[in-house]
Amino acid sequence: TARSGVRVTAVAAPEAPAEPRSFEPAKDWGVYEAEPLTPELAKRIKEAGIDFENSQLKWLSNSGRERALAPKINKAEKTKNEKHGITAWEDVTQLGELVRAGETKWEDLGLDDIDVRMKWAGLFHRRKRAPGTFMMRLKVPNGEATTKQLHYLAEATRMLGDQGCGDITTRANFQIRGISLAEADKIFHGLQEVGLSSVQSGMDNVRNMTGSPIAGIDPHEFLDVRALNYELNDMITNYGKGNAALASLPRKINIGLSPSRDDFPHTHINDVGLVACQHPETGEIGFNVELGGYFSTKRNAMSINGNTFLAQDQVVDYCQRTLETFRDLGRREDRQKTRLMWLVEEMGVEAYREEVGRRMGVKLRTGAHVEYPDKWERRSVLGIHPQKQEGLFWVGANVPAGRITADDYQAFGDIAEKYGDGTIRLTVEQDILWPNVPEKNLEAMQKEPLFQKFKIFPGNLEGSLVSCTGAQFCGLAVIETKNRAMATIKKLEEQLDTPKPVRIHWTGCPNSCGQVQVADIGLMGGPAKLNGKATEGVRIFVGGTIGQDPTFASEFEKGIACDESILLPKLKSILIEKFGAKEKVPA
Ligand code: SRM
Ligand code: SF4
Repeated sequence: TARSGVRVTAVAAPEAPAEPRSFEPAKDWGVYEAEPLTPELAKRIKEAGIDFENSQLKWLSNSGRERALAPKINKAEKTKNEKHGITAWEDVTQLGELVRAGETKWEDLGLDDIDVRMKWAGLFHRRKRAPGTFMMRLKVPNGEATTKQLHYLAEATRMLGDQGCGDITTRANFQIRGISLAEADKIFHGLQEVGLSSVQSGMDNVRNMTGSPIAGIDPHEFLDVRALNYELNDMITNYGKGNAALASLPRKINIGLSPSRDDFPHTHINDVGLVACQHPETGEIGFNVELGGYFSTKRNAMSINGNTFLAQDQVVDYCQRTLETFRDLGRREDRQKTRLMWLVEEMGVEAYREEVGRRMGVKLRTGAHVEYPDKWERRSVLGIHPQKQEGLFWVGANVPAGRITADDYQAFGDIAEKYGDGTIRLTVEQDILWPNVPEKNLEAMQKEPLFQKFKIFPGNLEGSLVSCTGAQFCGLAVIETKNRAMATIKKLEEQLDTPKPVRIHWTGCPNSCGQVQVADIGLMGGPAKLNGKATEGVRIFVGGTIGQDPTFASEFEKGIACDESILLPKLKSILIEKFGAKEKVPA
């Protein structure tokens, strides 16, 4: 298969580094100086009437500029050529002051400014569902946050009143909802004060760095990937202040680091998936690169073997040069053909590796893709588990569909402080866990009222539920997802006994933010009819597998109405026939 390679035997995990994390900058990434314009390009830019200083063109290399000036560039490229989204980093502060002084309001802003460019500051205008309000998407590398950060998120969300709530996302990240321009700057800067940030989290930027929710505490990991994820995030965002050099990519890009055989971050659906392995010849612990995984409305691609071995100290440089390669060489025409896979396919895996290696000034090694002789079941991190550190445990709880309130943020932080080490971890299944809980604290911790809402030992269906945002807030949604997903799972749990966890994922449209292709049962918003009339419906996918040797779910049925009388019996029959569920016998 595309992901096959050499076969080596499993190895014992080495000890994780003793120092877990630091918010202090480890390295200065400096100010990026873009390549000087050639006279020919300068002439073309002038003739096109582009204001170079404010355009993305200022930040691109000359080859990138060539591509951004191609005759058939897409609309987003035109917008970025006209004025770059990086101005949003400064605009947001100015706007807050003007709005509070009554000198402007959101309706006065140009459509591209408010709906597109603001995304560089992590602000997503919810024009269709909640006009005038924004969702703010953060960066939470490796899904790790501290009590101080959680308490700040509680305070910020409370400030937003009834409109304020939050999400844990499918990239182990936080989003804040219900922000208006009068508060956006305060939260933007408030986040930075607690070591968080929202820059470069939307549009053509790198998404949240994912790793393992049990990094550093996992008895089975090859290495602790947290330090690498922080360094990568610092490189990408220039310590959360914004990095213009890497904010002019042709499209979004997802990077995930998997330190164990569980593949917690789903590297197979990341544009760049770094899979920890032991080099078959040297025995060194590093990463094999998998390239090009992604979902979209037009194409869903599983990553292919990038046949590149990275030593741990090459990871950040490799990712920086890969982003520069994508920025400089990626095409900017049809937006459906601009994800990294298209560039890798155009260049070929070998040439792509050589190009990135050339930019790093090294010859990159090959031949490290691992196929293990034995099977490895991806572990659930919910519940209570002993860590590799004796006497310490992690406690994982299920957050239904990832939806949270200000009080939840507060309780997450309080519990971390009272029973753990003052930190939490998020998962790509939109759940939460507390690491480093001493055994003596376990009993009292479980009695906390939060765990009545967010169960430590959830049912086999509710514990694996994932859902994208859906029509409540997302303008692209075909159907409502989160609330419907929660209501449906409750009924299924009440009516069925399911012998083991079944991962049901909901996604409101074919963009598949809720990743239906990786699910046991995936429900994707689509058209349907009920009594001859158009109604909200789903396409049903079945049979995705994750972890080692993943496979995508395939379409099972489509045009199924979401109406409970149709969908519930349909899901029950799939669960009974394919997953061994049984009707509960009434007591
Ligand atoms: Fe997504 C666009 C929400 C993970 C593929 N995604 C959107 C937007 C921004 C559309 C919009 O403007 O409304 C959604 C915002 C809705 C809102 O109000 O929250 C949105 N995506 C989400 C989140 C919040 C879903 C969730 O409930 O958890 C996830 C945020 C992750 C994060 O923290 O950054 C989210 N999106 C994903 C994933 C899953 C993943 O990364 O594993 C995917 C599929 C993987 C991939 O990207 O290849 C995904 N989102 C998309 C796409 C399709 C990309 C493409 O190449 O075509 C879009 C549309 C686009 O970019 O044009 C999109
Ligand atoms: Fe919105 Fe579609 Fe993504 Fe759901 S899958 S959040 S509906 S873009």
